[in-house]
Amino acid sequence: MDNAEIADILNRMGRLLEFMGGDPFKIMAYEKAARSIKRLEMDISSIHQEGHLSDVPNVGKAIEEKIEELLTKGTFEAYEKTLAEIPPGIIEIMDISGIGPKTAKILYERLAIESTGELIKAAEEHRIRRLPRMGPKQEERILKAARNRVQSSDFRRTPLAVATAIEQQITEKLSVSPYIKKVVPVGSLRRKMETVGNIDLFALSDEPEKAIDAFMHLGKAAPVPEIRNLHEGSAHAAIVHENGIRIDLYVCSGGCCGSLMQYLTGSKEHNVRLQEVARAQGYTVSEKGLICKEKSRDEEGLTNEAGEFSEEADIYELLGLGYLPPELREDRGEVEAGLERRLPVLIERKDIKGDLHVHSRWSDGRNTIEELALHARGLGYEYIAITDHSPSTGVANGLSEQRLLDHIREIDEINDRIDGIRLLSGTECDIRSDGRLDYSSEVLEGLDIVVVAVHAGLEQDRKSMTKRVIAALENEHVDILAHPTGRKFGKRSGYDIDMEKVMQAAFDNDKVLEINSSPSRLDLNDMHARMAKEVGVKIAINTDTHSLAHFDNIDYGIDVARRAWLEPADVVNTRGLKEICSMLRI
Ligand code: DGT
Repeated sequence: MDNAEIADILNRMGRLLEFMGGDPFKIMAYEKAARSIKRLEMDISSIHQEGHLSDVPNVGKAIEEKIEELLTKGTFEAYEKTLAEIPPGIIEIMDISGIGPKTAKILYERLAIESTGELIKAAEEHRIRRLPRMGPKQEERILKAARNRVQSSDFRRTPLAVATAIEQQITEKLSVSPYIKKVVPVGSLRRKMETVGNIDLFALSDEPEKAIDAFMHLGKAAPVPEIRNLHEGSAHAAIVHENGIRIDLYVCSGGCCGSLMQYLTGSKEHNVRLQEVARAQGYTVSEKGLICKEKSRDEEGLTNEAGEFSEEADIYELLGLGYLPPELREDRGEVEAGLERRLPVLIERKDIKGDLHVHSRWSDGRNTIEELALHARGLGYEYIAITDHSPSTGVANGLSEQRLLDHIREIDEINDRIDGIRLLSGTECDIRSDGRLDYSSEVLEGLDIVVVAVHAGLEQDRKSMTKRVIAALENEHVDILAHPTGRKFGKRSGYDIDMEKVMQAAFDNDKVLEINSSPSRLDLNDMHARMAKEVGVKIAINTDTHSLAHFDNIDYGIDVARRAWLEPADVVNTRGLKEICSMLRI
């Protein structure tokens, strides 16, 4: 477990206790410990190994024991006990934006609300507004947030970053088994969907049953549906991981590995389309996916006796598609593009030359500007933009105009002192409710780059929000619109905004839209980023870094970009320093 996960569980414990009317000092102790752990530079498990847990601020003896339990077991007894006492629906309600433990408690005690569905019903029937400290406005806000939560199709799916961490943990454990030669993700995880329903893994083994035995020790056994028609010599089993996600392992031993891997990577829609193309070319397709039964059609000898492929890439080659990267396999035109040999050459991490959205300690980041610069230089970047918050985001220690001027001076001074990386002086400037920006034109003019974003007033209606964002895009000083829809996984599905109009305004005003790589945002998403490409709007893949480790989140942004068919030329931060400066007219 990493620092964020530990902090999250301690925080949750505090919230559960608060819901149960627990001791306020205990509640505060959990909250304070969570905050301290979140801020730590060092990995908490290393601190634990070195025996220094008690040196972490706000970690007393009792919490130290809980952290030890968390690090060894992934949970702690008191947490599990408390969880068991609260109906699961209430925990869900406490996670809805704007509803904390106190409100959840009132809703439960006064109206017996135990699920999001019941919450929506009570709000629709205007029963919530009659509660203490509530009124029509609060009720409307709760209703909107609860509906958002349910409507979000990703409600019960697992975000890619969480699934990836679990997959790596499981893969590491499986890799030490003498019965497993290789294990790789398939399914939606391999296609890098932003959320996954389950984790699908694919392993090579000479002894599939023994490989499955090794796997079954890693979680509780889960039922395996009959629908999987496995190839001969293959095996399948499933477990439920401790965080609740299902993990399926498919083990292959024979010459069918390419066929099986292609089928399991999916998507289902892509597989169906591929099978249509195969049939049209005279191949026989089985329910196990694409199998070339008519051997005469396989003149190049790419399949075995049963017509099965050992290499996945051979399937695509044989059908005349070229290699289709997994991120494209969604039946969104990739098969046709392959047949016509017009597949995009997708962007890769090595193409990224800098990051245009980074926070320092001046606002709510954890590092000094110098630390950020040295780290980014170590990553091989040519530039980064230091874009601390503007005054409206007071909670994030937004910079007053005076502090912004001092900030620029520090950036200039570091640029003079450090070689090999250029710092761009910037801001992540709030777009106020009326579309005006948080800084005057004179101040914005003195910056190298202006990133703008909506952080407050998220409840505006579609028309007002669209007008507000377009007004910012029409401002001559603005360069990039950050996290354009404002969605956050598990919290909110984004504000109501007409993205088509926003894209058109971005195009008309020559502005860049961001793919925010933060795992909880991934905003723009793949569909919107593809729409941007079609409209002709350029993209910046930024990390919104608040601590050094966040720079690596760029991989998640690149996943989104690849799923959006983006090539290096579609993304502005693939440009070198000189080109970026000329784009920014500096
Ligand atoms: P998920 O788990 O909802 O995030 O999405 P996937 O794509 O991982 O779907 P999953 O886990 O149900 O199945 C893994 C792959 O197996 C899927 O991507 C394609 C293949 N597959 C599953 N069911 C069918 C099917 O009915 N027809 C075909 N052609 N392929 C299927």
